[in-house]
Formats: sequence, structure tokens, C-alpha cells
Amino acid sequence: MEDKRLERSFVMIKPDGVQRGLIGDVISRFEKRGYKLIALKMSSPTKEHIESHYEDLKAKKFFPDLVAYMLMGPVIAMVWQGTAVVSTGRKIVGATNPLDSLPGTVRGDFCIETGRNIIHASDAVESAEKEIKLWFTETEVKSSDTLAPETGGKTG
Ligand code: DAT
Ligand code: MG
Repeated sequence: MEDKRLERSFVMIKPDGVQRGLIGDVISRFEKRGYKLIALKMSSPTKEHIESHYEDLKAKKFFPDLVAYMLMGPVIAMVWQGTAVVSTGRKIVGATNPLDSLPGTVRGDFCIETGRNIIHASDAVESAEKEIKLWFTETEVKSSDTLAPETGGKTG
């Protein structure tokens, strides 16, 4: 039976991905797979914001390096929507350690260091919803939905 899990995932191009000019490639992969981009912004988050985003990892030894890395430049924050986009998005992105990421994945094609792995994608539906709330207002996420082809582009 067809999988009808309509989900949203928070996907973020990290500062090195932005600096290396990989924004278009990443967006293209999600678009071509069939997912819908429902929110996007370039953001220069505060240290506190990054610490909240990665709060589950704050006890890890690498946490200070991770936070410093994420503050090296602007990031591209996005919300993608579609069937099983959380688990499929993780597959598109590849393993956390790029040396374990298969060729054909974003990390498997573009990087070799865990500490410079260029992209984030939510790991569960629950964390996705939490991350979307942290990075976007409800209006920012909802407004693009009014331009969806299925509404005929009507905004009112
Ligand atoms: P993912 O980004 O695949 O969801 P994660 O949530 O476990 O992985 O960790 C978040 C980020 O923290 C990860 O993308 C890179 C960094 N990181 C994770 N494990 C690390 C490690 N062992 N050494 C250095 N950085 C690490
Ligand atoms: Mg994670």
C-alpha cells in the first residue's frame, strides 16, 4: 500500500555548505525527489540559538567545536514537506560521519569530516516539529502553503 505519511523536516545547509556554493545542489536533490519546499531563509543565528538547536548534544566533548563551526557564517534554514520526508531526508543527507556516507548522498558526495558535514536534517518527526518551531514562526511556514499549486496560486 502507498505510504501516506505526510511529514515535514527541518533541513539546514551549514556554514561550510553555504560558503562552498552547495545551496542549489542540495535544494535540487530534495526538489527532484518530489519534496516541496515550504519555508526557506538565510540566517545568522546567535550562539544561544545554536545551543538550543543542538541541546541534546551539550554534554558531548565536541559540543563547543560544533557550536563554533555553526557560527562561522550564515546558514540556510528550510522546511521540506512530503511523504516520509524525515526518514527519506536522512537518506538523501547520508551518515553523520561522511566517511560512512554512501556516494550519491549529500555528505557522501561533498565532504569527508564529521565536523564539516555541510548539512543537517531532522532525525525524527518529533524533533522536526521542535526544530521547525525553533527556526521559523508559524506564519513563515504557513505563508508559502497559500502559493501551492493545489490551491491554484490563490493567496486570499
Ligand atoms: P546528524 O547531524 O547526522 O543528525 P548528530 O545529531 O548525532 O548527527 O550530531 C550533530 C552534529 O554534531 C553532526 O552533524 C556533526 C557533529 N558531531 C556528531 N558526532 C560527532 C563526533 N563524534 N565528533 C565531532 N562532531 C560530531
Ligand atoms: Mg542530529
